[in-house]
Amino acid sequence: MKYLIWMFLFVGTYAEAVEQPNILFIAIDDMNDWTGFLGGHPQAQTPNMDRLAVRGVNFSNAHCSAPGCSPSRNALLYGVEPFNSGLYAFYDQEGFSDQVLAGYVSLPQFYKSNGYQTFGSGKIHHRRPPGPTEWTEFHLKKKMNPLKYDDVEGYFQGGKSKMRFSPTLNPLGDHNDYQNTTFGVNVLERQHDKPFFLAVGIVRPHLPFTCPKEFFDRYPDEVKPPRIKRGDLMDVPPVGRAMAKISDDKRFKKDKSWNKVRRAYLASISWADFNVGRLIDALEASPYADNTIVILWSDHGYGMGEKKHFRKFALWEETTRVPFIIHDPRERNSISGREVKEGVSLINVYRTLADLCDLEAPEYVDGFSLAPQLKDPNQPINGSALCSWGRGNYTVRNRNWRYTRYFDGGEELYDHTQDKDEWNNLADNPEYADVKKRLSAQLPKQEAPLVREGLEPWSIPFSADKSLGEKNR
Ligand SMILES: [Ca+2]
Ligand SMILES: [Ca+2]
Repeated sequence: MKYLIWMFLFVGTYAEAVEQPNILFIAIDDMNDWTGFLGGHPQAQTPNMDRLAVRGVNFSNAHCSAPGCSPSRNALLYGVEPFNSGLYAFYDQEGFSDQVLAGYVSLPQFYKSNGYQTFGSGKIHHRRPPGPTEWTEFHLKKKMNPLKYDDVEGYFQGGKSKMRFSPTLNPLGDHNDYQNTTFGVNVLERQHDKPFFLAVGIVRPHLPFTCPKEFFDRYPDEVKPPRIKRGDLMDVPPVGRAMAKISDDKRFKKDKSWNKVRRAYLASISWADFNVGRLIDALEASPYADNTIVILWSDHGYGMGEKKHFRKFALWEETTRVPFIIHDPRERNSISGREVKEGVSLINVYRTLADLCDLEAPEYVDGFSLAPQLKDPNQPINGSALCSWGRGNYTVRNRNWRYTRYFDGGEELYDHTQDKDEWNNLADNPEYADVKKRLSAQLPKQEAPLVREGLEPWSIPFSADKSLGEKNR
């Protein structure tokens, strides 16, 4: 009898291990739509992500919950919108988010509590140490060899190591992203008797834009600049204008370095892609290929001189749009190259993954499951992608429109069927009053208070400084 019970338990566990899908969760830092599968830059070379996009579902109109590392990752990893948590900005750097986040369950913690083994490396959270409730094993950074740079080819804004745009001359293995990816490859090569959740956080193309020289060599000396309209900021309201980091734009113009900056960004994206390829190859060669859901996302987009803006931290297309792919190999009859064109938010990641694994997400979790769109990309989506930047500043993106409202009532409205570059702000045009009304109905009805007392209004540097908005034109 004892033996029979043991047999039953053993078979039960084994069946669970076979049926429950594994997750390969690939987070990329600061990668905008300059990838082959999103077509944001005609010269982008991302063959590995492209093949994943063809195999899986490419959510080609996906947007972050906030255009900054910390609030975006908090939203995605804990499944809670910034306007519900109050985590609008970078509170984690001052430790203000810990108390708030303790009330939520992070994705790795969720999987671990559901019997998964959880493995992680690289940047998953923004500057939060890996906790034992989240990870079975987290790879910590080892002492690295110092990187050597080819500054003849690169560009170095003296004094700030973050503002480097240079090829490195070290072997691949000296790079942090390489080592973190190697950990992921090793996990895929192991024997697993339990389902696993493996998260690998790739840091490039985050600044500094440095990576092995061979990835710079994939690009011509002169890369194509993005389409930029002179005076594009003129019809943007002051709070939006204040978000544009025009000091960087001025400096790069003065130094004639925009080309080097953009080329280094493209090279860094190809380097991230190379590491993604190593993970996909390792998964394909493993016994887990048929039962591992791959999800790839970036925490926000990036401005590269459009609207005189460099970096993230703004509510325009280039800063909110992100690569987002899900490949579920159990969808055997699926056609390759499926694309979801509706506006979709990364807030939906939590409920989607829970749904795909037949697990129940905690009740508080925002968003909805995208599992129906994985089966049929043309399934209608109820709602739009919403993105917050500070308390009171929101943008709504659906298939054809973007509507933005700032805390002081300033508005932007763009018709993406005619104006993919968001050059012509239609917010003041009475012809579109109905469109505006429809989209503004989707803005948050309630806003959580700021987590940190005494913070400047709306908590985002410069956005409340209208005088700066008057200057940025
Ligand atoms: Ca980031
Ligand atoms: Ca404009």
